[in-house]
Amino acid sequence: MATAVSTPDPSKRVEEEDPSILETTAEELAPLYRQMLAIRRMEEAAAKAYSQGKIGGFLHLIIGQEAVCVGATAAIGHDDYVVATYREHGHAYAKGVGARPILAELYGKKTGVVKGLGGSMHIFDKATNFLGGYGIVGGHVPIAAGAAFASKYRGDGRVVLCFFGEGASTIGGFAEGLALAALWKLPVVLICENNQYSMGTPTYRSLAVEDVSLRALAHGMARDRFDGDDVIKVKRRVAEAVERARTTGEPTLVEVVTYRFRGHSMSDPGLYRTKDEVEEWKRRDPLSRSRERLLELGMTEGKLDELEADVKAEIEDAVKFAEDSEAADEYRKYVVKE
Ligand SMILES: Cc1ncc(C[n+]2csc(CCOP(=O)(O)OP(=O)(O)O)c2C)c(N)n1
Repeated sequence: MATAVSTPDPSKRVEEEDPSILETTAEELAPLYRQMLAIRRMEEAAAKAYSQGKIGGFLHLIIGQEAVCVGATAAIGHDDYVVATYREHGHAYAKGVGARPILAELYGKKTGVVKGLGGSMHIFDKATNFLGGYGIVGGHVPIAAGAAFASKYRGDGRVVLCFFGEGASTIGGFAEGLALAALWKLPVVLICENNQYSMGTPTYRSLAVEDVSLRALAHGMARDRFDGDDVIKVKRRVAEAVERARTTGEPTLVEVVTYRFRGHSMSDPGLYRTKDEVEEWKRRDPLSRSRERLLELGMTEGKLDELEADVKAEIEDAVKFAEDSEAADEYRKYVVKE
């Protein structure tokens, strides 16, 4: 019988927690900060290339939400799987897919992670066990349950992390995925990245009950809900769910409250939010928070500058790689005007 990890008052946005879980060291935090920064710089580079017409199709950026994919993925190993949405460049990077093949994919190049045929929403990489990149909202939740079923069937101890937005929780695939995961006790951690908007619709207009984690109760499934601005917190709390999946084979629904700083996609100017609201969330930027914490933990400004320069070089190299690579034939046929 699954027990709830926590039972927050649904009227409260975020529950209280034991502050000791936030204890960390510079050795643990620095690589996570580096990953978050690389994801942000990669996303910024993608936005720039999109505005220059070098990337076609849709482009959904995760700027502001980096601590969720980085913290959660830090709680699993190489053999474990990740399944994500169309907002998945950061998840792929955190799982080990390089900036070069990710950006080249966005550019529709043959050197892209799926040879330039998938584009931004369809990153997939068998080598790192990154199982996509899905454009159908909520449609990938049963796919994640299927991967977890395979893990259980084979007895290989692998855990699946499945990421989705709160908007996905209103979709049939979400309900089916949860029902199967709970019924068959599948080792999957279902992570709702609640960024508080489904495209331009705020949660209060799309969800009768805004606490998505409560859906777990209908299935006797464990659940958790917390703020996603601290990467160590995300790592620790997802690690609890991963441990449960690994040891008991049971799923958990984890809701992480977060915020995207930009529009839903590149074509969305985000006019449905006030500047003050966005600024308020920017003050809780997970990257600034980690940087400050690293200084408190004794990392020098000089060391941080080195790390940041290293990230800048990595992303500049990846952009050059993407730009210099040959266009995929399909991309050339439909998108590139020659
Ligand atoms: C089944 C389906 N319905 C509608 C869409 C169009 N659509 C794309 S993203 C999106 C919003 C999803 O919001 P959420 O699940 O909260 O994720 P977020 O984009 O905020 O990360 C919608 C409605 C779609 N891709 N698939």
